[in-house]
Amino acid sequence: MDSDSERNYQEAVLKIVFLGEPGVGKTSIIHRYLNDQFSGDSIQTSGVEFHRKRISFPGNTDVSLHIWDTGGAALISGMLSSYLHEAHVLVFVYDITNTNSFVKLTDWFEMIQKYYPPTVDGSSKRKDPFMAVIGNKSDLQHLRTIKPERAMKFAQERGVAETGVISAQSNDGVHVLFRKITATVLGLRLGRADFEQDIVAAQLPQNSRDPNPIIRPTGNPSRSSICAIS
Ligand SMILES: Nc1nc2c(ncn2[C@@H]2O[C@H](COP(=O)(O)OP(=O)(O)OP(=O)(O)O)[C@@H](O)[C@H]2O)c(=O)[nH]1
Ligand SMILES: [Mg+2]
Repeated sequence: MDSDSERNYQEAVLKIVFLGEPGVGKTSIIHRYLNDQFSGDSIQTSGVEFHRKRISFPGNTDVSLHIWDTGGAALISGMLSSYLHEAHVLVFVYDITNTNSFVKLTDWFEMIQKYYPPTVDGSSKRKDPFMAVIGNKSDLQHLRTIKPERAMKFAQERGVAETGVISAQSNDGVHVLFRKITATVLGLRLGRADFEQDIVAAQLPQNSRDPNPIIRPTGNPSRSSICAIS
């Protein structure tokens, strides 16, 4: 990289935190996205695991996704708030075949409310995270207990921007979910083809080049990493 391109190099950092009850498939979704693999094994996540994936954009801009995979026990362990610090995106996951995993999202949202209390006059410049409510295990459609309308209503009542159903097992909708969230939060315009490739071709609108807490000039960081905190 020459000195000019180094000077122009920008990296958008997006912290995405996965939340939801044990066994809904948070780790499996992330594993599918990062490694394009699915394992039927169930290994409970203890604490939180941290992953990083870079997506490149034309115009010398990369997006570094910092993906936090929290264990479902985080809610009762009281550790949740420490994982939410400076999160840009919260993805609430439920299992479409497990009614309790959906009902319990109410508790997860209550906890989140404590972390992001409503502002007194609504004029605060605080930027609350983008939220998504995602039903996993769409391959088990025949066992589905949560109807899409119910999930939609729940999301609308809580100001959630994105809802959907995916499957880590069959890879239904997983890559699109990450790309859609990234594009929406960063204000990127994506074409249909952009959802089908790993290197996303997108135009950054002019206003996304304004100072933005998500965009940080940086050197040339390593491509990927993982660490775990218990
Ligand atoms: N059929 C099916 N099973 C899935 C899918 N995603 C995950 N599973 C299974 O569900 C179980 C739990 O998956 P995990 O990814 O460990 O769930 P988790 O939400 O990370 O659980 P915690 O770490 O305990 O919070 C495993 O046996 C997975 O194989 C899916 O899309 N379809
Ligand atoms: Mg897990």
